[in-house]
Amino acid sequence: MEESAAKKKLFSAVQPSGSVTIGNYIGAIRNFAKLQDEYECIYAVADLHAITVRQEAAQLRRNTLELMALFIACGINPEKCVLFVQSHVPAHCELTWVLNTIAYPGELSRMTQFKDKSAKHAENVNMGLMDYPVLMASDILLYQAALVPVGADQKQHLELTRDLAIRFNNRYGATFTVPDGYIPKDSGARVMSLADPSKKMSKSDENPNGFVTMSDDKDTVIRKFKRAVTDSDSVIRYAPEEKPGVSNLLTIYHAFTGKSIAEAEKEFEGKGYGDFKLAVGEAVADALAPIQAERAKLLADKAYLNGIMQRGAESAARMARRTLSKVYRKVGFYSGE
Ligand code: AQP
Repeated sequence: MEESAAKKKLFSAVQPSGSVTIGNYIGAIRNFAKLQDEYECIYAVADLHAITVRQEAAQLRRNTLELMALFIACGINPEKCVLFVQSHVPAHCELTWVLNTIAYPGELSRMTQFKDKSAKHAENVNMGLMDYPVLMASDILLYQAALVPVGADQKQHLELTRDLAIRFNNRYGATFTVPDGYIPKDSGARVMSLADPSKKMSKSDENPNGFVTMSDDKDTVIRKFKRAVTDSDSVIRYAPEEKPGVSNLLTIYHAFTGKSIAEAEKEFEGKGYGDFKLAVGEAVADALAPIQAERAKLLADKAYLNGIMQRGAESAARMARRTLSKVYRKVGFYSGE
């Protein structure tokens, strides 16, 4: 793929740490395709990040392939974008080592995700979990990305990426582009769990009723929405503080139908929660069906997906090497020249 000089670069990644949820889709993936004409886009399956929490090896491999297929099924064009698997490009780990030397344990241990995941996986609080944001900074900075489309939960990590870029640039001279986040402005930036609307929807939630995955069939989707936690009131109104469950369902309905929240409130005026939940479930299942069909078609052609990953890794490695060489030079690594 030709690199365009005019277009700004954009990077984002998703972990193959489970079945991708509609939260990952609404907060991040659906924006990936939208941005591919305007930016030079680089998208990764973040398997190095995924192992910060224990994964079953065969499942991780399967999730990686499925996520690559999902990216394409969601409209990402591999002819326009660089699509690759993070572990196929060693520069991510190499830059992480260098950035580790300017990152402080204090700032890493303060990250909300580290605290949450340490509490959730108390038996496996490992260095990788703490270093996760430095690896994420390396992912972004290697490609000199100007923009990073992510959900609101990644805002703190993005801020740290910016801090590390600025810190490095100040110490060693201009090296990295300082990136900006592209976080959905509406409530789609943080889709909440269907089982507990005070918690964000997560693919690794131990309660499968909390999330809807991009591969759930229609019956499962509808069953999960029917069970969604709401409130004892019966008014369908958007009020995240007062009515987090109903508001979350309205957000999801808006994301999958394109109808505004006000239109949705009007549509369900005077209707009961049962009808409302069924309508949301149907809208989601109908929107997922063509994506699932396309994904299945792609998964039947593993050679095609392997080819995309290989080409993607080659392009990514080329770009990453350019930045890494610059970093190595700046910090004083001897190269024989
Ligand atoms: N609930 C959410 N609402 C909106 N956006 C979300 N994202 C994640 N959850 C929501 C966004 O999805 C992208 C990919 O996320 P990730 O796989 O890199 O890691 P994550 O943020 O930790 O997502 P999960 O689903 O919660 O994974 P696990 O359970 O493995 O930790 C990111 O842009 C994220 O903001």
